[in-house]
Amino acid sequence: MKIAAVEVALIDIPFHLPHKVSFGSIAVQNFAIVQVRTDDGLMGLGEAPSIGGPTWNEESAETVKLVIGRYLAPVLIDEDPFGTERIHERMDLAAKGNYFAKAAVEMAVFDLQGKALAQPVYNLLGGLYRDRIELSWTLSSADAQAEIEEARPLWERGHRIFKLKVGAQDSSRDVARVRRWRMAFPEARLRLDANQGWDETTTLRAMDALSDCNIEFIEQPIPRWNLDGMARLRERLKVPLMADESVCTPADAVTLVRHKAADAFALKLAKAGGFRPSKQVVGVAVAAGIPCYLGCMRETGIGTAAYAHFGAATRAVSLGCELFGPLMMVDDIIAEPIKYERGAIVIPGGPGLGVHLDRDKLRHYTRKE
Ligand code: MUC
Ligand code: MG
Repeated sequence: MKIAAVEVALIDIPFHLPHKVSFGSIAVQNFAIVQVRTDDGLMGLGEAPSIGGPTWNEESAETVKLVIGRYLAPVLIDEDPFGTERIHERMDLAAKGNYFAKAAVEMAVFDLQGKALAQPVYNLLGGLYRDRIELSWTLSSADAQAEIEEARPLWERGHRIFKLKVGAQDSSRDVARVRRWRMAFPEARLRLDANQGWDETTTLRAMDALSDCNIEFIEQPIPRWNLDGMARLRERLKVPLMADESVCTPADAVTLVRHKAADAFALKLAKAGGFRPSKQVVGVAVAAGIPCYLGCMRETGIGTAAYAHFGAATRAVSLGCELFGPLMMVDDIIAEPIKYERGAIVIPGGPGLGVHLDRDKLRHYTRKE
């Protein structure tokens, strides 16, 4: 079996609610949807999401399409889709960085491998260690009352973990908002994510002001490159410090461990470049005694299924996940929706990623260029 074609479509799907984070207010999510075809007629699906452009990091759906079309696809034609090591080597030689693009291709390659073997992808990654993963729900409207109302029905349906985005407004308003939310849900497990929007002083002041709010962790409060700052914060904060934007690749993971700059890692297939490098990040985390959380970039059902297979097959994912992407968008492009039960995502079964593309929906949402 050989890779015969790699196709990329750009699609846009609106959120139910605008996503207000340190880098802006985003109403529409963009995706590069990848289809890798083999010479014997199989097709694997992958995706790269982006939160309204190159906002979370340097990549966007548009850069992903360009990099795959011009640099990655040509070096993959005629390769064996089971050759994961070789595929990564070829992609890394053809393009530095561009991890979202590589992750989208590798996701489709694993979907192909699973389909060819009639096995779910989790069986290629370590087996079904868990069949559901508890879901953390992100609240990011920057309005306490709206976030209390958003959380109430979720709480009643069994969601217990929530993450409030901070850093989109003045930190004193964030502190007041978090306190108000906490008073409404005294029993909830609560985490914060500043997406690099604070500096060290703001982080220390805000977390001090929230010291009685039982925050489980503060995620990436300061810029990703400031590892000395992360290490200083880690010494002084009473709340665990989670690295997200700071920890993408296995090399980042080693650097963070050396700097003693994080208590926990957020994992995302996209930022690491796929399943294989994400497993390598986990290897470093396990060796350093660092627990892991499975984040997301608000994927469609395709990427969400891929992350779910990874989380199902990776024991170190002990802090839950935030694989709620399909629930946050007005529509999806897979035929059977991803299942959620009592505040957890159910791992899809079936060959490959276990999802089927809805071609009409793909056509409907594909950008007219
Ligand atoms: C993150 O954790 O920084 C994607 C979705 C979301 O809510 O935030 C980003 C990821
Ligand atoms: Mg984050």
